[in-house]
Formats: sequence, structure tokens, C-alpha cells
Amino acid sequence: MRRQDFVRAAAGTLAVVSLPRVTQRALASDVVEVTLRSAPLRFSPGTGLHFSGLAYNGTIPGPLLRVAHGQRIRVRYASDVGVPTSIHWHGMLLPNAMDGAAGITQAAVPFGGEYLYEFVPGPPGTRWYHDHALSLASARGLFGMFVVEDPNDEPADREFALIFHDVPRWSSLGAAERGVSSAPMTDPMVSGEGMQTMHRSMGDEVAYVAHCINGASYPHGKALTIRSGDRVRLRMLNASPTQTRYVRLAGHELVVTHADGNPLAQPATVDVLRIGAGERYDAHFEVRKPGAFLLQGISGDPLESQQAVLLYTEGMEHAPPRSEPQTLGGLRVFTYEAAGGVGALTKSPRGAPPTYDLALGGGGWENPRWTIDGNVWPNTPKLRVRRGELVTVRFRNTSDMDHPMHLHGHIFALTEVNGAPLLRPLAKDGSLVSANGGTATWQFTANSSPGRWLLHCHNEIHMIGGMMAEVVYIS
Ligand SMILES: [Cu+2]
Repeated sequence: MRRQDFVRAAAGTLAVVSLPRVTQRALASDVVEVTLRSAPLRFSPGTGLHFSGLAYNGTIPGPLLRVAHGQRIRVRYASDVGVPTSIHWHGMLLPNAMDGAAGITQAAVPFGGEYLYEFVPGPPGTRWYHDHALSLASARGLFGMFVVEDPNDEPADREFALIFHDVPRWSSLGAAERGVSSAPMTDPMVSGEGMQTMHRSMGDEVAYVAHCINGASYPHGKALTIRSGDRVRLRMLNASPTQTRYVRLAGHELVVTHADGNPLAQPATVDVLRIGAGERYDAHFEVRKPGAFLLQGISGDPLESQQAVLLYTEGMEHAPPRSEPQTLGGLRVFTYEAAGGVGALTKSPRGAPPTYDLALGGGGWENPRWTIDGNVWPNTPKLRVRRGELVTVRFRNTSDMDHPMHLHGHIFALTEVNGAPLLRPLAKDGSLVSANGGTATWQFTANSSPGRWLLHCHNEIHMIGGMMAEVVYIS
């Protein structure tokens, strides 16, 4: 089998979410050849729902890419869509010219155009790819998961890739860009008093017509089979353009092992995962008894209860599935503080230079500006770094929305959250900075390939509204 055929076989369609391992069959010296073609797709995530989306290779999400660590990948990208596009390889350490940030590391690919991406995917872990040309093409369906196998991973009996994504009401994207959307905020309430929807007066959120896992809303998606005694690994990605997800598997606790694809210093056992836009988490659970269970989004938005997938043991596919209430009351929720542990400061919180303090602001009714230090891209700060330096970035969020900030081309250590230093810093490529005064501190070594690397909010509306800066290597 040629390599190209092989990766296609490994990827399959995304409806098939069980992941075969490729390590034993692929040699590290291989070049994996992939063609990704973007094109319009009439997309139906459920009965009676239709959406004019954009798709890689005819599926939303795009094909699951999977390589053994050390393999090189060569992706021929061809665009058949009428808006500018590019492909960003999210969470990868790669040459700057391969980063896929249109207007920064490459020119956007026009209709009929092509671009060749070639690099050695890494580090190992659950990564992803998506459009990055500020044209909202990603919100319309141009995203997929990219798994770089880690030879050191503990094997699981089953492994599933789960991509949480949303189908926007098209008109609300434009309204959100102008700051005049009236879509509600939908975070679940932490109180035990049941479900409430928080309505904020701000007009910056996108309205959605469907919330999906792997291309379908419940019960239209493909159910997953498990067996009693199985140790099951879940690779979860939140590809929502704007929203944080809270995810629970009915009747089970989840042992979280990786954040953004990178191993946690110590696994965290939780009832509910919180996944910010762009984040990934790997978790495993044990099937202790037969049954049918929903893995479900927990939300204040009733529509989001359809963001679920059924897991069942043999013979139980028609049993009424166990589900859980749409509340976080009394549950152990995954947070950075819970995963990293919070301790007393052992040294001065002041980072050595270069330290950048960035204030995240903006928003509000009829205000489409989302700012860093009061400015919008491209007038935002440039973080000038020299190769080899340890760089500290400290965020303070003065706005009343969370911001899932993401750094291209580097893995940082999340060392502080809301004033609490983390005993075990999390290795990540993005972190939520919470609303109304929340803080976060990142530290990373400037050891990527020289060039311009974006640092931006992964809420696409905020990014387009200006919340974007860049790390620039100087010599
Ligand atoms: Cu934001």
C-alpha cells in the first residue's frame, strides 16, 4: 500500500470515530502524503437542519489525520472556496513558514489556489488543524483533528476521537462581528438550582442552530460501542468558534491525562471537563458495568443537550441511556487550578525580563473592538524575543467575557491562574483567561524557528475584532 492510501485508510471518514493505531505499520522514515481540498458543502447535522458550510474533503469535521511521531507529512492544500483560506496546524512546533497564518507566514490561498505544507508533526499528542485567514471559514466547517502518536502512551482497549463543534446561524456571525448580536451566553450555572441561562447585555456572541459531536447532533450521530472492563481513551477537541464546553459522561468519572495533547504531571480525576475554544483534553474511563450512557455537553442552553453521543455495551443499544442533569452543582469540574494544584509562592512572581503584561479588554454593545492594551490588531504590542530566552507573558482580563488565548508555534507553561501559582504548571498552547479581572501567566522558551508567531484569542469573533498580537524573533 502506498503511504497516501495508508493515511486515508487510517483517517477514514469522521463518522467512524474509533481510532486504529498506525505505529506498528508505519515507518518513521515515511513521508505521509495527504491532499486536503476545501469546498462548499451543504451540511445537515440533524433532521430538518441545513447549513451552507465549507469542508475539507467533503466532511465536517475534516478527515482525521494520524501519524506516528517522527514521520514527515506533506499536505497539498487546494482551495475551491470563494473566501481566502489557509491551514494552521494548531499546537504543533514547526517551521514558521508552515504555520498557516494568512497575512503573517504566508499569503492567503485564493479560490483555485494551492499551498504545500511539509513538516514533521509534533510534539506527540492530540492536535488539530483549521483555517486561519480571518474569513470565518473555520466557523463554517474547516477544521479537523490531528493525532501524533506517542510511543510512550499507555495502550487503551478503545480510543475515540470526539470533536465538539457548533453550527452557527449565519446571520449571527455578521451581527457578532459588528457587536450587535443578541445571542445569549450559555454557561451552565454552578449552583445546584438547576438550569438557568445567563443573559448578558453584550452583543458579541454567535447564535447557533445546532451543537454537534463529529458532525451530528444527538441522536443523529454514530453511537460508540464499549465493553465491560474496557479502559477507554477519549481524545476531545472543542472546535467551537466561540464557546466553552462542559462535558460529562453519565455514570462515570473521567481521568484527565493530557491538556492540549501534552501529558499532565499528574492525572486529574473529575466529573466534568471544561474545554475552552481550541483546547483539547485526553481522558480515560473504565467501563465497570453494562449499560448505555450519554457523553454530553452540560449547558444552560437547552439546544446544547443535543450535543451528545451514545456509548453502549453489547445488547444495550436500545436501552434508555443514562444521562445527567444540566448543572455543575456539587461536581468536580476540571480547572487549571485543580489539575496543577495551587500552592504558596516560592519565589517572586515578577518574571525576569522579557516579561510582557497584556491587558485584555473591549467588547460591549455595538463595540466590535476587542483589544490588547487598548489597541486592536495590528496596533497591538509586539513581543520581541531573542532565541533561547525565557519569556513571561502575564494577562489581565478587564472585559466581561472569558478569552481563550492561544500562542502559535510554542508550548508554554501555565504557571499562574487568577493569582494562584500552580505547583505543577500545565504545558499548553492556549488557556482561558477568565472574565472580570482574571489573570494568567505563561512562560515559554523562545526556541522555535525565527519569524512571526501569532498570539490571539481563539474566540473567532474576538480575534477578528482585533484581539491578536505577535511574538517576533529578533537577532
Ligand atoms: Cu476573546
